[in-house]
Amino acid sequence: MPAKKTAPKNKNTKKKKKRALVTGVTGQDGSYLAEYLIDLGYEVWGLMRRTSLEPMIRIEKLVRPERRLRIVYGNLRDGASIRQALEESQPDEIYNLAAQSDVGISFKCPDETMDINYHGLGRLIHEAIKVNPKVKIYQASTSEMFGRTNPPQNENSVFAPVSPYGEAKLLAHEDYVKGYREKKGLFICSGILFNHESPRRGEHFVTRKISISLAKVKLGIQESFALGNMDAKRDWGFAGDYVKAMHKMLQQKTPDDYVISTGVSHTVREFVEEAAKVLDMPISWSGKGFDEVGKTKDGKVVVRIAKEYYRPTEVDYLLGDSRKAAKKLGWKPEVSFKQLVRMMVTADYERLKKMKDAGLL
Ligand code: NAP
Ligand code: G4F
Repeated sequence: MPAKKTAPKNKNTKKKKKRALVTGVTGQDGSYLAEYLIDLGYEVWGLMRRTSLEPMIRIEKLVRPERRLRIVYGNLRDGASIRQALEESQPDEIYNLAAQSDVGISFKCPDETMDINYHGLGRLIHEAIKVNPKVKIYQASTSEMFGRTNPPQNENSVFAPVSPYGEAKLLAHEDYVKGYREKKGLFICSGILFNHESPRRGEHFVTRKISISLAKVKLGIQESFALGNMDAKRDWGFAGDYVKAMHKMLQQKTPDDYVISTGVSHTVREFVEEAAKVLDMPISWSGKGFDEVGKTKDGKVVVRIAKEYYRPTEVDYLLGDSRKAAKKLGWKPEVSFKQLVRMMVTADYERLKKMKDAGLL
């Protein structure tokens, strides 16, 4: 076979790095995505809102500093700040991950949730297309938009949100993602992501709360902890896998929406059981309703139920069908439920043990 001819390389023409702006870079997904894009050769800009904490303190724990993340300040509640951030970063791709992302808190702060999660996307788009009309945008949509729709949920399922968080995300999806794609021809995609977790997960989300609390119980730092609805079912995947799907969506010829999930669902109770097994501290249940408790083999109560952690309305059962993403993006999850639980529990146990050994706890 004749040797393949390759075009001569011109040493003087250096390919321009693609620029990405990641909003929500201090969050779980933002940190994994920024690392992933930097490894792919992108120039990555992270949008951060101003707080009294030094920026490097908020970023260093998440993104290895040698990976050269560039920081711009901006708040999704403030159009002028977004404009300045966009003018400075000049992105080819924008990943909008910033949000008030706590469903429980959204019942307490519905206006703030709507302002960030819905109007925030509007502000971002309006400023972005002034700076680069051809910009590609990823919007962090959510399985919470399905609400009580029967599982398995996919791109054709009915949206029926039951929380202010879900409602705000659905409005953003319908008005700005679908609406602007159809009416203005914008390249904008919704990733309808099911729950995804990691050792970087916010400490108030149930998986991380469980991994931290059980590690503390095992180390003798805490006696017990309380949870809300343990019958809720979630399709939990690993955040590190899910950010790869976000990038893939923006590399397609045409913009579209994709469900990203594992296709396996577990109850909160099962998460507790699996996490306790990792710590070699199996848990058995007794009692019903608010009187249910989880005990260790020696009869010590370590899990209780507290009304305060129940929500006014609940999404009972999420189970995703991401066959479209598998077919069109070639995406599939790599970390299983058991591997995810082990990863989270081990990370928290080791971190807390070090602190305890150093006399800090
Ligand atoms: P997260 O850890 O809670 O991160 C949220 C980020 O948004 C933080 O960096 C936060 O910054 C930033 N933020 C909040 N309000 C802001 C504002 N007004 N202006 C600018 N930045 C603001 O969330 P995550 O788990 O990484 O999720 C990322 C995105 O995916 C969110 O939009 C979430 O709703 C969506 N999502 C998540 C999941 C999941 O299971 N993780 C599933 C589906 C969809 P501070 O550090 O300043 O607070
Ligand atoms: O960990 P959660 O707070 O996650 P939730 O509500 O499913 O929301 C997460 O996933 C969404 C995707 O579906 C994202 F869009 C959203 O941003 C966020 O990342 O709660 C999971 C389940 C719920 O049913 C909740 O009622 O756990 C139940 N739960 C029981 N006890 C608890 C607790 N949740 C929390 N946070 N704390 C508890 O003590």
